[in-house]
Amino acid sequence: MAIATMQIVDPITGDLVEVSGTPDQIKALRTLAAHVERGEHLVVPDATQAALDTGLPAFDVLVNGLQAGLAIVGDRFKRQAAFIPEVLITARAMKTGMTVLKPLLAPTSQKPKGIVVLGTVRGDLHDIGKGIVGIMLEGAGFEVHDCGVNTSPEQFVQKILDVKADIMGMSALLSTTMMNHKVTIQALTEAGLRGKVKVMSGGAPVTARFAEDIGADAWAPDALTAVEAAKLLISADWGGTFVNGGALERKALVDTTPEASA
Ligand code: B1M
Repeated sequence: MAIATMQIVDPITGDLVEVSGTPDQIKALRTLAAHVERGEHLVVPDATQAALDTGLPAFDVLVNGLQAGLAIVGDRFKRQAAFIPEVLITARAMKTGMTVLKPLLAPTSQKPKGIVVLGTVRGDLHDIGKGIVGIMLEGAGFEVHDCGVNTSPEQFVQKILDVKADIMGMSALLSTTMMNHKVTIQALTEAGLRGKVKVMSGGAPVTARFAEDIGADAWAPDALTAVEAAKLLISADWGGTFVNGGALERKALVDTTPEASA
């Protein structure tokens, strides 16, 4: 079978990474990434479906199509060759594609493995990565309560009390807001909940070292390892030592091909 390749910008490292597939798959991914890059939100759902129709698993369409398009504009933003409006338009386009993928990434038949309260911390409005982490956790059987963006420590604590959460998951994309992970953990401790609720910290500027230093129980560099870290945190095997998601295997969710969920 003929194999084609394309290069994408890794959204986490910014490095160029090679992706391979059949010529049809690579063509569909290129088309999808280009629509996202141009912010063409009206055609992104159809282009997402077209990529799935080539037999690609939903997670590959997410990372190598939708995220790849966003990463191109993210890279321009970093070099000041694109500005906030372009980034917002691209983010909107990516989100319309996520609506097609979400049912495939989050099968509802599994029993909840645990309850997670998720949010982007106070002062921070980035929600794309946090949203993907939430979808992946749901796909793995967790019950996820997403507090949204700009979540105050008090909102985290209240939601944790309301839903009796097992895990608090915090996201931050700004080096100025990541310190609010620490402030939120302090609020959890002051509410007398720290012993009962495990804490996971993540987002592009957050490192394992930072997460461990502020007293989190786990850190994950991406959504797949976030799922593995969450599973470990609620398992009887977890002995209380810090979970470095970077050292965990990135396991794909069950089988997310369109045929599997039909
Ligand atoms: Co913003 N922005 N932004 N932005 N933005 C960044 C983050 C930036 C790196 C761009 C740059 O300069 N290179 C930079 C931050 C620099 C820094 O602090 N180190 C930046 C800046 C400066 C800003 C503003 C301050 C710009 C301004 O106003 N002058 C402003 C801040 C607004 C605010 O929050 N108060 C701002 C605004 C925006 C938009 C609103 C325009 C838009 C957000 C739209 C939205 O989210 N709805 C936006 C975007 C889109 C970006 C970039 C381009 C892309 C972020 C993204 O969605 N990545 C970003 C540049 C970049 O990253 N290349 C940038 C894709 C996403 C899938 O990855 O979020 O990392 P990520 O999530 C991953 C992992 O990190 C991990 O798993 C996810 C999936 O694999 N993960 C977790 C995330 N959360 C986790 C939680 C976990 C575990 C893992 O456990 C609970």
